[in-house]
Amino acid sequence: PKVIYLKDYQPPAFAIEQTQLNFDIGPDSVIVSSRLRVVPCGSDTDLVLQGENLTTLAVSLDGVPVDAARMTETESTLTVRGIDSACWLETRVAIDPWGNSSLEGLYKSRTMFCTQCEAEGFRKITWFLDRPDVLSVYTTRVEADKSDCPILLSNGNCINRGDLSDGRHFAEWHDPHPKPSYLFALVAGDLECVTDEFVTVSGRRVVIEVYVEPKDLDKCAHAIASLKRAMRWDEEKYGREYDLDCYMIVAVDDFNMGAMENKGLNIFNTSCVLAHPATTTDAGFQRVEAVVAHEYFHNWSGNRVTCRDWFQLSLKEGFTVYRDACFSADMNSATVKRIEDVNLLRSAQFAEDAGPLAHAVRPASFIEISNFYTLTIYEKGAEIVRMLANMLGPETFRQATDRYFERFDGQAVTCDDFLSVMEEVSGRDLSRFARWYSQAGTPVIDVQDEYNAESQIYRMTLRQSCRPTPETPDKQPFHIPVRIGLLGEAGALALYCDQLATQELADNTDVVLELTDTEQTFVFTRVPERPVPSLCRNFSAPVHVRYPYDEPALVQLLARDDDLFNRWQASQEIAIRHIAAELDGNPLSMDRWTGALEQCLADAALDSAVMAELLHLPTMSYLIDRLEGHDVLALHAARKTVEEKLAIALKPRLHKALQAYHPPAQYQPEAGQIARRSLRNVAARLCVIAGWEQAADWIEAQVRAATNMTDQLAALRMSLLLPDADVSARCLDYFFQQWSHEALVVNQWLAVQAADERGDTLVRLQRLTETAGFQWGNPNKVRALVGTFAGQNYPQFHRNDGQGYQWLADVVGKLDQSNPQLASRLVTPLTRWKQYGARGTAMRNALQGLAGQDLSRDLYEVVHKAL
Ligand code: DPP
Ligand code: ZN
Repeated sequence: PKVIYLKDYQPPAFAIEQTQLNFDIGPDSVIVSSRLRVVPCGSDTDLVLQGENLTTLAVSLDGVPVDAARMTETESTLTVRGIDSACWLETRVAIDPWGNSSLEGLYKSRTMFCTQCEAEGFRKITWFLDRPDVLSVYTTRVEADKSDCPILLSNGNCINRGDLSDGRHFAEWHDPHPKPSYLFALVAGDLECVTDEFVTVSGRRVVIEVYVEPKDLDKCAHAIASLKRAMRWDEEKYGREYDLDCYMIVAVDDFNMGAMENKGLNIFNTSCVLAHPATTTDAGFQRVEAVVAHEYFHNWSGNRVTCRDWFQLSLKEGFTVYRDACFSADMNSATVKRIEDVNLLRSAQFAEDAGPLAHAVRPASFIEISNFYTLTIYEKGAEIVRMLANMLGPETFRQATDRYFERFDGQAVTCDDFLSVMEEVSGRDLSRFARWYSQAGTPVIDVQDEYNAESQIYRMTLRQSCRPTPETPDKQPFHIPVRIGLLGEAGALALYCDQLATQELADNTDVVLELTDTEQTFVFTRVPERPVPSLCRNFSAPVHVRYPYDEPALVQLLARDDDLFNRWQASQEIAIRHIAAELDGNPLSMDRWTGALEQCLADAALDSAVMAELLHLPTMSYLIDRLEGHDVLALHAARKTVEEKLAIALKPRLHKALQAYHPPAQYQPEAGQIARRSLRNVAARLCVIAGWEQAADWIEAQVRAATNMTDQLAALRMSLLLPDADVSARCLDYFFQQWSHEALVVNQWLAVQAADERGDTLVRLQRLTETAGFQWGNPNKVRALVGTFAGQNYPQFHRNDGQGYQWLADVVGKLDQSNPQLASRLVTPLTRWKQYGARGTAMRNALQGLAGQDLSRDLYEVVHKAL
């Protein structure tokens, strides 16, 4: 396969000013006719269009069939020569949505036809310049059987519809906003619609329509409410108003991504749009809110201002993730949102940055762009925007985003364009900061300090480094904002530092040190006592920070830091020390740590949701990164031992918390209730781990009687911690009987079993794949079962006999034939083989087996980079 390089970028040789499409959906074929207004941009007269799996029926120019001598068709291109002035190019192709299992292009999901065009799916629909810098105005006519497909949708506004002969009908849509082909969408099927409306800040009425299968009509309210909140929030925070008369969302079962921001017609994975208290957890409700907002925010950061080329993907994704994270923080507990995001980043993105597939936020090359919808592009990209927003401050950042939207509206631009506006508006030099886009890898900051009691001078030295990564072996220093505070015996100390502008010292206890060189020393004066530094507050930069804390200092931070995020951070560090000590066979006393946690538990002012987070140990993935060189199963066992000790020490207090919990009269997915439920369920879980005598009865009663999915699923998960497998078997059965008709709940049921660390999980999972609740064609089910097993079930996936690895490789090899995107995503755990010492050999062998097969471009790239 061919490698594509950013440095080879060339602007398109032709513009396509208008795109007129007709979809004729028949009983066993779909004919796509296209009329393109093609305009040469320079002297090049060979028009090279992209296409994939198209059966070309006709090609004409200005109404005249194109001579065979003037055109060349290959598997992936159609070249028409001698186009030296504006013309209408018409093509007619046949496509096969029934046979399209890649879920890219036009395909059939259950009873409906739908599309997914990002990144390069449009070429599976018709011949086109399928690249994001070709913006065109689309008019789309869809024609189909009226009883099979009463609903016919595309982007923009419906301008005409009517009945035809033979029980057929049509609808015609026009989208006035020029857009790249990846934002094209079409849906045809038998769907029901829930409608609502939103009045924009300037008083325009926008019709909201959510299309679902009839059985899901009662699961749309939360998405609609979330959408309206997001629309208002974007008006208030970014001055962005919606720009069409209608905003449509369609829920689709078989979908590779979470959702897609197609102009005016978002297409959503059912898992990211449907919600109901009986079937959706609190986390599920929050996910729906976040994804609905994310796709809505793309209307400006992505659709109105789009990407010049796919190397700039983070331009829209990083910015939009940052926007949706701020929105979620405003709607829920801001600290918990930050903890969740940082946890994800450190667990998954840091691992990506440390592995063979490490790439910059703006990569320099790729084989298959679908492989670059990664945590680096999304989450690290969002961290870059967050650093900028914090460095500029809210007013300047808002001025800069206003200018960005204004200047580039209707254009396809680059990450450099975004940065240059930030630079221009703020007057700051961001030339070093720009390296965040071009250099992969997670920087490490080593912090050293020195205190002189006599002079009351405290010196802090920051030194940065970054491991080599595939594309950037040698790194230049990053521009890193490190937010810090200094803690004294009685609380936060006032900060005096001549190197910082006075405005940065405004609140006096919290400052940002900007590290732009390899090493810098900051000198603080009038420091009355030896402080405990609180570093990288609220995770001010996506870096590892190393400082030689002793446990009392960490406990002090956990108990009293005025940065709530860093209290959590301290508790994670303490846990890591305990786990490391356990691994070394020298366990530490639990007293100081549990004493601090008990105080936190007793503190009524502390947000219960934050408290729940304080009780979670670091994820396995983060531990593997931090405690390199230990066998994964030993690490897993040490983590469990520490968790059990923690649970036993805190049991009386947790038990009290559990008893004190009273369920609300009516379930609401709002911050207060969510916080109380999460503390209650983590407390129950720890009580179970601590050997609570009534655990089995309590769990079984919860599984049977819980009135919401959050509590029911939490109890089901806890049942797997019981020594008695009969109880969990009964709970799993009961749960399945109750929910076998709800696909999304069945997926949760699959995931619970895939995470089962006891017994012969692999055999049970293999059996599950043969049951009616599972389908290989549905990515949600595959991810729930295979993804959870390989990504989260450490003891079972890393079985000594290597069968866990082999199963994953077999599954991936098979899936690659039907859905390459899904296959190349699922294989990720095997690509990390270097982190697993002796076990890595078996993991590598499994990959090697795949490498010997005939692979898709997607899987080829991942497997070969990993080997
Ligand atoms: N649908 C994906 C997202 O919104 C890709 N654009 O992130
Ligand atoms: Zn996105």
